[in-house]
Amino acid sequence: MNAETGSEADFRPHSSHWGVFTAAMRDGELLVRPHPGDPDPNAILQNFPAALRHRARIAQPMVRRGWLEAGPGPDPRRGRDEFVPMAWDAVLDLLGAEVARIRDRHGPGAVFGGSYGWASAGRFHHAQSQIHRFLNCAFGGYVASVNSYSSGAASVIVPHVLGNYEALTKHNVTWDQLAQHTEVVLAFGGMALKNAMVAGGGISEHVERPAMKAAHDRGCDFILLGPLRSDLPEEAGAEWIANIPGTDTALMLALVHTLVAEGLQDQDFLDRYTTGWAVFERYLMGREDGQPKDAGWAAPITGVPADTIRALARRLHGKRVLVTVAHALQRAEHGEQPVWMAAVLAAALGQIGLPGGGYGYALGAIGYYGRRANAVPGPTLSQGRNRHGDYIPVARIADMLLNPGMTYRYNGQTRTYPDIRMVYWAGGNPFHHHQDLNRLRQAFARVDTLVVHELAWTATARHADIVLPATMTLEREDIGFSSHDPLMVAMHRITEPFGEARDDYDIFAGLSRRLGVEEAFTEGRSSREWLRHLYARTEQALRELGHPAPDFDAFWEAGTLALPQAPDDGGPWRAFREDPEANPLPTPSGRIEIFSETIAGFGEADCPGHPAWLPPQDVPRAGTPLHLVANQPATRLHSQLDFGEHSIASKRRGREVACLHPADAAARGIAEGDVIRLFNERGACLAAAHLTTGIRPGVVQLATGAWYDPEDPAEDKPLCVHGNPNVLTRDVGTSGLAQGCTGQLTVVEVERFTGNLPPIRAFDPPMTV
Ligand SMILES: Nc1nc2c(c(=O)[nH]1)N[C@H]1C(S)=C(S)[C@@H](COP(=O)(O)OP(=O)(O)OC[C@H]3O[C@@H](n4cnc5c(=O)[nH]c(N)nc54)[C@H](O)[C@@H]3O)O[C@H]1N2
Ligand SMILES: Nc1nc2c(c(=O)[nH]1)N[C@H]1C(S)=C(S)[C@@H](COP(=O)(O)OP(=O)(O)OC[C@H]3O[C@@H](n4cnc5c(=O)[nH]c(N)nc54)[C@H](O)[C@@H]3O)O[C@H]1N2
Ligand SMILES: [Mo]
Repeated sequence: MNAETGSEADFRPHSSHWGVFTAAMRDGELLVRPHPGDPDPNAILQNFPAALRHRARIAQPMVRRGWLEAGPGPDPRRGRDEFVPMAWDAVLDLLGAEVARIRDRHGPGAVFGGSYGWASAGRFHHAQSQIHRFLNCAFGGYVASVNSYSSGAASVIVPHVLGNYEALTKHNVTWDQLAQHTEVVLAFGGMALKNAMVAGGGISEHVERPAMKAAHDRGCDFILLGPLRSDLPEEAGAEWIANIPGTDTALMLALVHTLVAEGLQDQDFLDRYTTGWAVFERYLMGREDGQPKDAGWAAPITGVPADTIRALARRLHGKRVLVTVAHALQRAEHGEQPVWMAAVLAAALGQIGLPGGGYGYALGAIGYYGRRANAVPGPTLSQGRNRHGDYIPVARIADMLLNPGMTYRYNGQTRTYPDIRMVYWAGGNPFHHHQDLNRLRQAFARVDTLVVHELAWTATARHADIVLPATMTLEREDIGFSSHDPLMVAMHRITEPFGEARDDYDIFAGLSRRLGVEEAFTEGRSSREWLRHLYARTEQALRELGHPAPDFDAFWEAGTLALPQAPDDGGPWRAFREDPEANPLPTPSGRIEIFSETIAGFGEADCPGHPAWLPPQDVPRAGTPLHLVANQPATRLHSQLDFGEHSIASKRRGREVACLHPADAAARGIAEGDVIRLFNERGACLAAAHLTTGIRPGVVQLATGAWYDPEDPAEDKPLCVHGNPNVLTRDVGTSGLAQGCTGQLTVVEVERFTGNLPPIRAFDPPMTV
């Protein structure tokens, strides 16, 4: 980070999902410095300088040639067609007319505007808010998406069995409590530092590393359960138990079985705070199926010796134990089960609601968990009202586009997929986030019109019919705010827009004018006036609390504003523990539901009325003998700025790095640094091999986020030459309950790649005419 060369004066504040920073332009070069108060800044910031003016940026509006010539309609050439540059006025006229056609002929039920994605940290130029607001103004609504790729299973099951999802993740055990009180951290899937380095809306203090170090120094034991040793940092000094991926529920069952068999469960806690234990216990002890879920039963399933499981259970008894479960565990087949079963384990240990104890679901997965909440609200752009009301669970996008009229199960309902004509995306990258990309290509080939606002030529932009160049965050003013970081940031503009790029807001304002809804969309405000307007809510809340409340100009001048925070009081869980009658959980029984009448009543075979071990279908077998863990990348946020310096530096021979165990490599003649091919029946990709004993044998790990780069896009299942694991993952829901994303795990075979190495073209702009 060439930070030394700049004088303080012209460094201006800005923020990103991966950290607050200051930046300046010097002789056409971008200089970036992390926020001085950040104890552990995130190196992902280093992706900005090289990315800013990279050839992968989109310089001007583009229309796909086939769409321009043949008009709207299904077209298998999406993703391999040429583009025609167009002036802004012309392209907005064209798009305005197409939006009007869809609206008048098909209505809001034909537009998919879910537009899932992380976009950028500023709260006004937040692409999802902008696009939803626009679609509500222009169509009166659209087909939306619910839940997230992050926590698709957890966010649906938790309200039934544990109550408020936000309370579980964001008003619960904090890093401070962990540093001070916890005696044993049982971390399923770990708490990888790379993950907590990111928080939506920006983050000024990365506190996880120091907190884990303080806990460890005090004598807290960290136990990591999962396939990768790197899922806990060295500072935690963790013991590593490498269970087979996808088997955590069996492991947790066996831990609880051991507690019960040895009379070590906290029966008082179970009686007072939970419901349904008796039903569950019959299953646990095997009173109906004759199979106790004991350590001997779990050993071959989990790959963990029975004695290790029993010894671990005994060690937990009587200690201040915190059970954590990474989001990753529920991003897999039957992902609801480990989320639910971990709550049962924590309840059986009786620690829920105590400082530093209980159940810290997803602690460490993202930077805004395990922190104190701000006492005042931040700026939020109103999205208006969606009068149409139809939605899909977010990860069912390809299913929906391929199967209009088909029914599916979701959260106790039988729902029907709409018939989508137009898909409109801003601020997300489905060719990053979705599974089975060859299936997604077929799905996108089916629609009339695909519109994408992007700052760079992602595979999603390449598949679009109309591509509108969006500014990058550094090229506009905004306000950075996250509900659980104390710093609000006046994000100053650092530099001019790239090429003809425009803010999403200005693009939608221009379209709104053409559709006669400009006043409703803009309310007559410029971007700067919107910032002033949105800031007023925080200013007023500060004043009401009797806290210093600078006006907008003073805030803007100062660059940052420290917000007061809510107390670290254990939130609703502490209150529930102290008095469960006065402070019941918002579940049907008011308690932790170990058996749920509601879920049992839905009658889903793949999500019964209590947590259970449901053997997965997608397991290693002949032809695909290895588990693939497709986890979050350390050197970028998802696919964002994959062409930045820090991300590029982590690649080898231009390709994403896949980790495998030396024994698995030796069996296949693979050496360190070799280019390998990962494949299964859905697709194939290349990656560079890294051999490490820090991974469980039988597991290959390839992070997400390398841009999809098909060698020959005309093929049905082209080889991705760059290393996007989503050509391999399965496009199936977690269960009929939640229909969450299952992209974290699948099975593959791996071989040394011996052909001529194909070039990486992911960052080259497409052909234009
Ligand atoms: N196999 C597998 N797949 C996964 C996961 C996994 O574990 N395994 N994890 C999943 C998870 S948890 C998530 S959250 C998703 C993430 O999936 P996404 O959120 O879709 O991924 P991003 O790469 O963050 O996509 C954001 C896009 O917005 C663009 N962008 C940024 N700022 C702006 C802006 O101001 N305007 C516009 N118009 N565009 C902008 C960026 O260039 C980028 O292309 O991926 C999921 N996919
Ligand atoms: N640097 C960086 N940080 C990020 C993101 C990013 O893209 N980059 N994305 C952010 C987002 S949107 C989200 S939702 C969170 C996601 O948070 P997570 O989903 O928790 O993160 P992952 O890295 O995908 O998975 C964490 C670890 O779980 C382990 N694991 C996988 N399967 C299993 C299993 O079956 N059992 C066990 N015990 N362990 C398993 C893997 O070894 C993996 O490294 O991360 C956030 N943080
Ligand atoms: Mo996520």
